[in-house]
Amino acid sequence: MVHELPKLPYSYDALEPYIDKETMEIHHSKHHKTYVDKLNAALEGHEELDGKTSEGLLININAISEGIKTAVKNNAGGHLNHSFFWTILKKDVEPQGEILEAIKRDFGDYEIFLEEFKKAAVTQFGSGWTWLVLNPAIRKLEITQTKDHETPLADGKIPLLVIDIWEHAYYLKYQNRRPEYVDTFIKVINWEEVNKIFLENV
Ligand code: MN3
Repeated sequence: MVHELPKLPYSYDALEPYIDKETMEIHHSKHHKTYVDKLNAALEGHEELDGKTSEGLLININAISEGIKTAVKNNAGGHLNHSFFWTILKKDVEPQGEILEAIKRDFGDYEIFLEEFKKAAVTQFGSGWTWLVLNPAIRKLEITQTKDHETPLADGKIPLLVIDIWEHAYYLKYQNRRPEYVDTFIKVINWEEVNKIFLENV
């Protein structure tokens, strides 16, 4: 199986002025593509891993031979996280539906959730991702961080929403101003899609 770069479900300028066209184009066509290419290169000659999705590879990462384990972890993770990230972006969608009710239930209030989510994203050290996940064991929403390209799926948590806080996600437009990027990111969350993912998994 050859892993493929998914097409974006919108144009590179669809999130302007919040996330600029150039950042989106480089992020998708260069950064994400490189993860896909490196994943395919790492898997070459490993027919036993044919047909495994990036999610399948990551959930059973310890079953993968030491020679390619790190490359698979980093690049399948980069591929999986970016593929998810693109789907939850759309500008000017209001928080809505059952996910909004669940946020109010588990965080007390939407504004409290927002502050906690932004704080987690702004204060996270180094490269990584800040997530809103469903913890199915206790049927509750949680904010969590993963470093590099690790996925909450490895801990049995279900991703609902994520912000990419690698500098490549915002540096062209926001440079070192990560808090400004995080503030603006709130305006490009596709709450309709997040609600759909929540309903499929709750
Ligand atoms: Mn990225």
